[in-house]
Amino acid sequence: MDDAVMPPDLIERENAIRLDALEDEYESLGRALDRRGGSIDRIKDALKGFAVAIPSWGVGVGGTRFAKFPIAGEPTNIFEKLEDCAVVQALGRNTPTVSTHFPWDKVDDVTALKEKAQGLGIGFDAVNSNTFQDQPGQPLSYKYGSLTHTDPAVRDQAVRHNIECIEIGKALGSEAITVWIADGSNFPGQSDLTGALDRYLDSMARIYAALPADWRMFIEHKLYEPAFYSTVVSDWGTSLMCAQQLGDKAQCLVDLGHHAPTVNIEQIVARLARAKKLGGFHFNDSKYGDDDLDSGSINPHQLFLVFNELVEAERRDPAGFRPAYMLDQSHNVTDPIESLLNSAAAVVAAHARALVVDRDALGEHQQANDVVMGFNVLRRAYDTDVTPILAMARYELGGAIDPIAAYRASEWRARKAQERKPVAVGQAGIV
Ligand code: RM4
Ligand code: MN
Ligand code: MN
Repeated sequence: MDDAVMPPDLIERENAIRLDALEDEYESLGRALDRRGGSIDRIKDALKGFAVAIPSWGVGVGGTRFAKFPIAGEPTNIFEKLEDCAVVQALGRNTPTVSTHFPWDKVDDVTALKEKAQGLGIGFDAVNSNTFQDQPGQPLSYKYGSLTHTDPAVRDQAVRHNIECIEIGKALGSEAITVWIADGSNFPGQSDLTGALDRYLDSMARIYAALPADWRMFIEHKLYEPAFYSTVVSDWGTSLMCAQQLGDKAQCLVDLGHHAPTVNIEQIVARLARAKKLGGFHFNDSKYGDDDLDSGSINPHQLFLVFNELVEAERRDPAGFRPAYMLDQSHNVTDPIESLLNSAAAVVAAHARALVVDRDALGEHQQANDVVMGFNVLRRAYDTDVTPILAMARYELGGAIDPIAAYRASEWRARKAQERKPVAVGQAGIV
């Protein structure tokens, strides 16, 4: 990393305190995995190549739909947001890219933004469009929809915005656009359910036509909110149907917080992978109807089962396996940098546990209908404390053995509170 965001030697000093213990724990776990026929170094090497993108909106303090409680030193624009993302990457080493959201991250000088990121040693992941809010000076309102609006002029405006996002993304070096729309209805009778989907597909085909050859378009579904009766792209079935109609570059994005409470998300993942339509993820966790809690904070087992399917899918089709991993969360009561560090670590830990699974044994037990032993293979992997593997991978990549401790020791937020302008109290909204 060129623009050092951490004080010189801080990570080294922090790691020196913890290295002996880490080596001891890593060796012990290595012996345990060895006895099971696994290789800790193989898993560690896989983790070193594993990355999950940070959402630019995730470094701001957002959280609930009802209020925003700013913290001193929080970033106030995309340039400052990139610095906070660079801190997460410096400490955790598994988040080398940022997923931007427009117009929230809009700047006059895109080249300056790209250079800022380059200086910080970070790249850009998928761009996200926003037709779920009206912007100051915007000619037409999205109150009754955007890509699916009954008025073609509103649809044109929303299509144009998505194409502009692609243009910005091209300048930044992104290779995908994620389209999530809030379109839907709040009353039976408000909307023609079939007509709305037809209009969506028509608008999306126009955006699709503007995709560069090597780009992908991620279709993100969400069961409800802000529409509470019907959502146009409500579920993975609709998403898959649309992706199949639109073409090869269109794929489905699974946001973990966007399903009905009891839905079997890991099975959705398996289905989409089989259909070669698994575009990527927005990781977060959810207890009720929310979609902003830190990854793995509520249901780490589900996250593990999702990664279990991902490891299976990659084994089946290594060439076609290319899901984009991104976090999507917003924070109300935590420092976003700490939450993002924890979330990224939870995602990597789920991946590590899935790599611990004895796949040959699992396959044999499934074939023999040995229910308990099949389940126990998964349980044994899930019960493995993989934290020494994550810490060793981070350490070898130059990151912190204990990222949160190093972050606190850096006093980053207190220093930024001196430099950054305060965010106004009472400013509501998701970012
Ligand atoms: C939505 C959805 C989108 C994200 C916005 C902020 O619920 O998850 O991915 O762009 O929130
Ligand atoms: Mn999302
Ligand atoms: Mn969401």
